[in-house]
Amino acid sequence: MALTSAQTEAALRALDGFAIELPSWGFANTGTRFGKFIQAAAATTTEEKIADAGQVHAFTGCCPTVAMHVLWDFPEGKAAIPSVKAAAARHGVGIGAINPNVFQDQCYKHGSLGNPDPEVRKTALSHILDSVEIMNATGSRDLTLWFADGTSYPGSGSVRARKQWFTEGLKTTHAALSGNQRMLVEYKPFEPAFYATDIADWGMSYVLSKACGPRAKVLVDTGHHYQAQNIEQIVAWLLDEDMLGGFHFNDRRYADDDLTLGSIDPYQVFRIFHEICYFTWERGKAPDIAYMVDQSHNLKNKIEEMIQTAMNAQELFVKAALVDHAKLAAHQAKGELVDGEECLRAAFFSDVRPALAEWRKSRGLAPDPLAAFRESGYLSRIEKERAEKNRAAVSSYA
Ligand code: PSV
Ligand code: MN
Repeated sequence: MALTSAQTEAALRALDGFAIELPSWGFANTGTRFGKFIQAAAATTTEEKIADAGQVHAFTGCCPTVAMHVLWDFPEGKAAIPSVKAAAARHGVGIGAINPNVFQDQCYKHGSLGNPDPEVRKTALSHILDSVEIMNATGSRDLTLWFADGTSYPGSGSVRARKQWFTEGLKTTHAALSGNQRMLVEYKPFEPAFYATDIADWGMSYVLSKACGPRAKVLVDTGHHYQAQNIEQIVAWLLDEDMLGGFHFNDRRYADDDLTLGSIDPYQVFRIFHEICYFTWERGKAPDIAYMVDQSHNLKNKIEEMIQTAMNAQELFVKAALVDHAKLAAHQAKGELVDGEECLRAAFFSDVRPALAEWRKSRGLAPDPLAAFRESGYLSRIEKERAEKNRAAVSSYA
């Protein structure tokens, strides 16, 4: 059914307040643990990743910032700050969240902040504190912390000692933050650890964040849950506790699959956004949440896929904003189950695409960002420019 003019107005307002951050690592060649399929157009440098992210923002108008992974994007460490900042300015995006990387170096075989060796814990902490210095220079607000730490066999480590080491390291990190900076603590049930991941679920992330102080919040990566887990309920609880800091969005069918947001279960994404919009309606103010994408594509073209993701996110957010909250609250109070559910379904099945096209038009954007990007010729240009470097990556990989 077509939207009423009041609904279209509400949709346009919702879109004005919605932005989603892109991950730099989503534009480079990545793979599965079995291998990599190299794309000729994939970004081969930090500048190229930022340039590609700039394209996504230029065509969608809703991805103004790029999250950076320190080891991958600042290979020379802090010395790279000026060139990264200049690249962002050149390509019309801002530097977003900073992700320290304490999972790749050889010393982290048995963990980082949870490593039994105090020297390794020190090395990890020092990289995290360097990342805070990068944030100071880039003006980034969020430090996004994910740890691969954990054990893969019973008896491999002391669960409690590791928890205490994490508390210690994260408290020191918290003390280094200033101004409006925050640290977002991400959780993941398994992979790469297969027995006891140190920060395995939202409860653990919550406990650690609480121990650190007010700048620490929980980061919900939608791919980091067990099958059938009710993510929107976690979101509602965190909102109510003022502990939801942000999202890493992706979709999944089995585990941490990194699929396009909303490609498998768009109703789940809608239900997550619904909890946020319902909370906003009740409180009269939107919570301060960082919406970020965390996807890395091997099969789809990376830029096209990010455009598709941004469009899906906008569409599902707008649908959630269109739920008639007053009506829903009244049905809930009276125990009118069918009517309550129908409030959600009516919004979910409404066609918001004309409102999206209108919003884009008002911003000078093409109504169909994907088609406009395809017509721009950017992809064929970068394919030519980068093919050689990417071919070299194939042979060095083999
Ligand atoms: C780990 O699976 C994760 O979700 C973390 O956010 C990492 O920073 C990101 O993916 C890239 O490896
Ligand atoms: Mn993530």
